[in-house]
Amino acid sequence: MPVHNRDIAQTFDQLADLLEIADANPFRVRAYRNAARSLRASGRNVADMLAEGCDLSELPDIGEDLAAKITEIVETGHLTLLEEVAQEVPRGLADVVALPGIGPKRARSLHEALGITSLDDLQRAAEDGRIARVKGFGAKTQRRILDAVTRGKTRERRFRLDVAEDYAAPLLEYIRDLEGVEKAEIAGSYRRRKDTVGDLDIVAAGSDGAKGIEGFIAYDEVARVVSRGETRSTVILRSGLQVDLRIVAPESFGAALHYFTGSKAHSIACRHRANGKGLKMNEYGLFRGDKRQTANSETEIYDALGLPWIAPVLREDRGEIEAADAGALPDLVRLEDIRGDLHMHTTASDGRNSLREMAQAAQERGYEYIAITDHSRSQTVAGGLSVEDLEAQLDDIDALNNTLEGLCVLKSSEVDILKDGTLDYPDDLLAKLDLVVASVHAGLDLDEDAQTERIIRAMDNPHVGIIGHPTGRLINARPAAAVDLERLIEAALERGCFLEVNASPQRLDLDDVACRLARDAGLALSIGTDAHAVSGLDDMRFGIGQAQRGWLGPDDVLNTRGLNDLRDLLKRA
Ligand code: DGT
Ligand code: CA
Ligand code: CA
Ligand code: ZN
Repeated sequence: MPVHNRDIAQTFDQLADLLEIADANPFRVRAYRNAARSLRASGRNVADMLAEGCDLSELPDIGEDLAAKITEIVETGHLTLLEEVAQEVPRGLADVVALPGIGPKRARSLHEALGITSLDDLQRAAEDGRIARVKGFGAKTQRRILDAVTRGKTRERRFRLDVAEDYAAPLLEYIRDLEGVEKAEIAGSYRRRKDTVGDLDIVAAGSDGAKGIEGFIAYDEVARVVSRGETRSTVILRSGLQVDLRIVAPESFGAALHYFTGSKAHSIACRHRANGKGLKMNEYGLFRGDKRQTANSETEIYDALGLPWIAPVLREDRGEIEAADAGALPDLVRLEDIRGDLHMHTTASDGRNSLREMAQAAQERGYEYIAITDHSRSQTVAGGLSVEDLEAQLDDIDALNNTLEGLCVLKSSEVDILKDGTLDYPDDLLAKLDLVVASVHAGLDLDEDAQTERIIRAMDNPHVGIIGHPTGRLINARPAAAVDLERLIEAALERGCFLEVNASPQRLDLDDVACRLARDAGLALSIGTDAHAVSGLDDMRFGIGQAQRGWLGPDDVLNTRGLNDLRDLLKRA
């Protein structure tokens, strides 16, 4: 069985979780998390590297010890240390940790205070009101926990978009090469660039469906064939990801692609519109009576509906059909419109590439500017910079800018918003920066009023330009903090500052719905990758996906501006 970087990364993350519950040294925990991130970001498959006899410790964040552990996982399929640590930590506690809103620290407190070792224990304790009495918890948290347990028990597993991409891209190539298949596209929520996908829906066109299906189920990564027909099949990959494949005749491809791209709500609205024009529409095509209209492509489908082609990212029945009808579809922001990236880390804090390497990578991507936003001093575990460290970095940036052609490195920092809404550095230091990105990293469990006011208080500081990852959510791991986004948007507009669309596929924060709120209110957003390595700069596309889903055009995005316009916009009265 081939071992993916992702699988190894997941093992390290599990280990880090367990070590954290066991109250291990935070730097040790961090080492495994960094290794996991490094593996996910690496363009090279470590199993292949090992097979070629490469030295893994040359990879960022992988020392000899970690290299040995990776080798063990690749060779044996498991990690002894994980099994040992798992012995010491009650098994069910890992499920508790995985619950959104809990995490290792809280799981440990609950274990110590109430002897909780499983989700069932947790649920009972919440129902009996015992959690509210544990120090640091309270009634509101207890309610949230109960909610998460009950939801967690019923919720189906969704895959983050970037995780799905890792499995989808090679599979699509494989399908396109199959005998009996002429072309294939991934449809469904994946094509609509949703932040997570329930399953993959692949639509293929070909003359011999049965042959195509036969090839499909023979794919190396298929763990289980759920169903298999002449023209369609559902399988589960080893990763647990479900894939539906349909193979249609080439003349039905447009109709099938449209149908399976969805969303269901958009499709239904389209069908209504078709009916109004005396047409019938299904996954095989468009029909007037029994006569099929051509539907090789989606354009022909929309044409028959009297509409321009609607981009998949908009197909949620959130007004796109009405807009298309009125000739008022938004002109969506594209990756090519982006002229710089205003959120990234370097080796000075918890990044894996140096200032210079990040700058070079930005030049390679054709950017005009980047902002270096390492962590501020209270983020000790993430290598937050002391006042002196940051001042030294500012000098480094001056020196670097003198040597760079066509790229301006902006002096910046991702400054922690402290509990009371003040910032983690003194004002005279903030005044030396070109941009302050202010973010909440701790105290995400405040109630909505307190959290909202805390962030607005941070915006009151005239040095603040952008609020980073405004809700703090981590997809599939931590829910959004309670914040009143409408108030934040209004406060940002009043003060002349901005909110971020954090493009990291683990965050996507603001999300599509919030993007739409900001757009409707007239607030521009910054799409920033929060890159912790050169490769993270490519996450920009995920942020663009959310922005497009939120109807953002180039003018609705701060970092489509040229440097001078950007500087003007960041200046606050
Ligand atoms: P997911 O997989 O939960 O992330 O979301 P989708 O949108 O990929 O949904 P999925 O996989 O259940 O179905 C794929 C597409 O197939 C969906 O977007 C629209 C289409 N579809 C599925 N079921 C129906 C249905 O009952 N009626 C209509 N009109 N379309 C459907
Ligand atoms: Ca799907
Ligand atoms: Ca599906
Ligand atoms: Zn952050």
